[in-house]
Amino acid sequence: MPQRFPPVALIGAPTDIGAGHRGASMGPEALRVAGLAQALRERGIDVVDRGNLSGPLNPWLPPVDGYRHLTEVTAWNRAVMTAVRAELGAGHLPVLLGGDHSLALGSITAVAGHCRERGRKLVVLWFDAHADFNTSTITPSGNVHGMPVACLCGYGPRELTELGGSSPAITPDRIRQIGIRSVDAGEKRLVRDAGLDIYDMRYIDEIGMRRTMEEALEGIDEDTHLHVSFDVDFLDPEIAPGVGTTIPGGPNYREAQLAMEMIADRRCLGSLDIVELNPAFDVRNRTAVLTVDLVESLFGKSTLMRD
Ligand code: 4U7
Ligand code: MN
Ligand code: MN
Ligand code: MN
Repeated sequence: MPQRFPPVALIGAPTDIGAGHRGASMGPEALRVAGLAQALRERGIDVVDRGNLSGPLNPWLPPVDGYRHLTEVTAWNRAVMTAVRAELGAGHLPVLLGGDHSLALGSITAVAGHCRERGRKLVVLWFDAHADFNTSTITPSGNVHGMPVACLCGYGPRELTELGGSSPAITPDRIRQIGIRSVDAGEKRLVRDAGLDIYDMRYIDEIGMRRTMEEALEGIDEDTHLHVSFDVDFLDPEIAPGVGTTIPGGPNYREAQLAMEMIADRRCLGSLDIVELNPAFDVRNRTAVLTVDLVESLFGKSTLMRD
């Protein structure tokens, strides 16, 4: 049987406040134009589009004490956390339409709090070309979209690490990263010290996507709340040009589909971020269309064929 999904709530967060390029702020609308809501409805899922959250404009300033726009990033993440918490509380499946990846701080903080209250096991699958584990002292850019995983694990400024009250929001063993192929020098050391579970491209090349996902999904069952944080730059830029930070050598179309399909088979998707889609770099919205296609698989589009 395919997973029976609760109503899905789309939450737009139109900002590029944490990014190194402008344009991810247009992501939510590009996903709507690509037909995300309709695609899910065709799968028999109830979808409610909550529209867009609002927050401060991007002042586009250089870093201060190692962070760009910390005040504005905090404001956006508060809004995201509140919105995601409300949807989870109502029994809905929140889908965050970013927006840059700094917003995963707000959504995952909300998800972690929800799981703590309900005594549910949380696993985060983080699909990305990057580890997003920088801190203010090691970041090459000051862009907070390169820091959310570190902040979630307690490494970062108090306004972000204590967003949900207690810190850290999660421990590194809750998170599994897939598709990684760009990690900064200082970040590498920190990632290793924290003991993050990383299935990088080298690993995927060597053992294949199927075995990689089997390992990444180990221990995940119907009692798990699975959160997927999907940074579109996870995909190979040949198929997904619409991102600010393209890194060559990512998964191809079938590998990405397989990853999504294998998650669908576990029937425990509880929440989702779709982030870093940047229409300013896209070609005729094809990256948004591809992303919708992958999200359909994540919601079980091809599972029917196997049941
Ligand atoms: B994304 C970078 F230096 N590591 O910190 C940084 F390479 O959310 C990039 O994964 C971060 O897209 C990319 O600025 C953040 C850089
Ligand atoms: Mn990212
Ligand atoms: Mn990335
Ligand atoms: Mn990026």
